[in-house]
Amino acid sequence: MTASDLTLVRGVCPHDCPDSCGTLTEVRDGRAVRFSADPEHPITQGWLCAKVRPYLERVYHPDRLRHPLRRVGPKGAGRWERVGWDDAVAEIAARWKQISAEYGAEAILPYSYSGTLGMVQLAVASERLWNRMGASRLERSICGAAAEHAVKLTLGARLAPDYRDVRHSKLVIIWGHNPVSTGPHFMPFLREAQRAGTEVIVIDPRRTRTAQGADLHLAPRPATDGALALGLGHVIVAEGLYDERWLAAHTLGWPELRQRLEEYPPERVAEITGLEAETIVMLARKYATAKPALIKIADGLQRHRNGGQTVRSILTLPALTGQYGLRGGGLAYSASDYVAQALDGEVVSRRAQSPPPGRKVNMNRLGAALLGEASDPPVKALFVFCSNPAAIAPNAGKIAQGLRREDLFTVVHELFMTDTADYADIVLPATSPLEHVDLHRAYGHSLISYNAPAIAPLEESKSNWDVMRLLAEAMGFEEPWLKQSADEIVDDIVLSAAAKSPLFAGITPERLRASGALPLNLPEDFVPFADGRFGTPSGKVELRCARLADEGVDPLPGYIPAFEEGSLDERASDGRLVLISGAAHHFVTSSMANQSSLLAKEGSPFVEIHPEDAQVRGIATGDTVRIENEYGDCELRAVVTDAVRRGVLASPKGFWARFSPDRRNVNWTAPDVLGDMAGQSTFHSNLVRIRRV
Ligand SMILES: Nc1nc2c(c(=O)[nH]1)N[C@H]1C(S)=C(S)[C@@H](COP(=O)(O)OP(=O)(O)OC[C@H]3O[C@@H](n4cnc5c(=O)[nH]c(N)nc54)[C@H](O)[C@@H]3O)O[C@H]1N2
Ligand SMILES: Nc1nc2c(c(=O)[nH]1)N[C@H]1C(S)=C(S)[C@@H](COP(=O)(O)OP(=O)(O)OC[C@H]3O[C@@H](n4cnc5c(=O)[nH]c(N)nc54)[C@H](O)[C@@H]3O)O[C@H]1N2
Ligand code: SF4
Ligand SMILES: [Mo]
Repeated sequence: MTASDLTLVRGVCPHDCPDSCGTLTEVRDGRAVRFSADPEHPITQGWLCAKVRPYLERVYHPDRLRHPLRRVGPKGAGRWERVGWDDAVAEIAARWKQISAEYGAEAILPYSYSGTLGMVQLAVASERLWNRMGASRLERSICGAAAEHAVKLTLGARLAPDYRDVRHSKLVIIWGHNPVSTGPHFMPFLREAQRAGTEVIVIDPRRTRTAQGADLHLAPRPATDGALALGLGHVIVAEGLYDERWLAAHTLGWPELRQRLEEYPPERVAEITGLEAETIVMLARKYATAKPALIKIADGLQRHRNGGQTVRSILTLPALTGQYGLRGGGLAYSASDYVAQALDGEVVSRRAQSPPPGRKVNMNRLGAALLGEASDPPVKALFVFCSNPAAIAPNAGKIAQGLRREDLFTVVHELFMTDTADYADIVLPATSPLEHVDLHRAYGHSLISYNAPAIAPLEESKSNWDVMRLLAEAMGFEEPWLKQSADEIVDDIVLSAAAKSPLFAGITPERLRASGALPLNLPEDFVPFADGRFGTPSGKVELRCARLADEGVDPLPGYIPAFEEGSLDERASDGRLVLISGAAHHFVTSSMANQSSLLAKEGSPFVEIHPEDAQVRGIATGDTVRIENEYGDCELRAVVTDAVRRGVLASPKGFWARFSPDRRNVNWTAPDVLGDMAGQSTFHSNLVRIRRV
């Protein structure tokens, strides 16, 4: 084989992960033969995570959907006939027109989330066609809505420091976040800092892979972190370790916060969190004196009923100690707003050129919405792409019930026959990222990247945007922005951002196509908020936030218990425990959870339980156990381990229900109650009973 037989194509890992890695695909005779990391990408640094390394197994998986299918048996029975694209598209358009005429376009609900993070194949595909139709809009609050809301309202924008700046931190608190699994390209930079003396503290009720590599691991009770943060603030103020000048110059509401902090002395916080009072005092002293200290959070922490306020409380700590804007200090949450601030949203959505926006349906309430909560009009058609709600959304049993409705017309565009696709009337085959064009921003860094297709679409599969274009045409829509190619959209997004924002100066579509990833034009020594300006109405850190008061939320950071008093009873053999269902190491939510090599590494669906909780219930490792609550139940394999604290169960998200004997997964027990801000999901505020079967 000579080098000329091979082409090398630059791409981007599209999965829901802050790293947005640069990838290289080697193609020979139209077939991808090798998939690896881009050695030139400054964050990827030449390696991919365990789940994406065997990516060609996914691309050429024997179960890939290869042509459109129409249901022939009852819903969910798995009986299909092959149909052509023309027939499938014509049938969908005809049903949509009929439903629109009878009930209005809001009876049609698109449901998409994070199968890809691409700006064309997800962002544009989730907006343009649906806006043009006036369909229902999806409230996209399954992941980090409360934290996003809290950060935007408090600081004005989500601007994370560069991963590489962690070398300047003396202390890093990784709080309810598990980057070894969920954002692994931060780790080499952290390890390098650790070797040079940076102390790393992990706060997590579970001893995660990240906690295993920390200098100190603290395991509070779930959903008590808000009280912990306020307790740290209390000690910082009581011991005079706060920065009065910074607070006076850069914050709003410091006197009120100071009063609030008085309510959280270490003894009270110890009661709430289950940590020792001395530990709380020790942590406060460390944090306030080891300057610069970085607090790193992600979204798992806030998937609780009080998640928004938890984040608000944590955000007070860098303000109390004057650390926003300090290199190596402050907050590392999300970098999403670098690109978001530069984007012209109208280019993505074409909302201004569309009919009035449809009503919003909260994606966490899908089951309820299908069963009548959305009543005016009822949801009569569902179009799912880039998501697998039957496996990943809360109260999955209710979703399955809703999806079985005979009068619901469901289309699922997918790479695989997922738990959701199982219930479709029509299934359409989707391309993998190796087969379509896209443009990517990242939520962990500030590079923008172009994904070039490496191979032709597998058999009859089509990209999201190509499907939208066909559907738009069949619906009779004539707008040129529903006919553009993906590359034309990439050009429009990049050129409009360059016209709007100096961050895009010098970034052209041509340069992106030639180089894969380009950094935004941030100054060499840029540190977020170093200029002391915050994008809030006051220009300051809003410790007291008037807008929250308008929303009926406490305008000051506070702590409200996530569980009713007495609802937790770990000692009773039938007492309820808190079930946390965070990220699996080898899947991205349910993506990749159908690859046998990765399933073998993750093991069969399991739940971790503390030895004392297991003993009172007579549970041993390997037992089949049932977890259950008012939402539903599911069977899992017990793993008895002190990696979880007493009173806490942990079971990873993402296993497919259809692969389990009871055809259920952990999401059958996940509450569809909404959190304290922005319609947030509350997966981890989940009380279950567990017993041996
Ligand atoms: N391997 C892998 N990577 C992923 C994903 C995946 O599924 N697998 N998912 C991606 C997605 S969609 C997202 S949003 C991100 C999420 O990234 P992370 O937020 O890092 O991941 P999670 O596992 O959801 O949650 C992190 C930790 O929060 C802890 N936790 C839960 N409740 C509490 C609490 O009350 N207090 C504290 N202190 N800790 C708590 C859990 O034990 C868990 O270890 O990861 C992304 N990356
Ligand atoms: N129990 C529990 N459940 C959770 C969470 C939790 O913490 N606990 N976390 C929640 C969070 S944070 C998130 S973000 C959600 C994520 O949930 P989802 O957004 O549903 O993500 P995935 O499970 O990865 O499913 C994405 C689907 O899109 C498909 N796909 C990939 N690329 C494409 C494409 O280009 N086109 C089309 N049409 N399809 C494509 C994939 O094959 C996959 O089936 O899960 C939530 N679910
Ligand atoms: S999942 Fe994350 S770490 Fe893994 S290859 Fe994709 S972007 Fe990189
Ligand atoms: Mo997420």
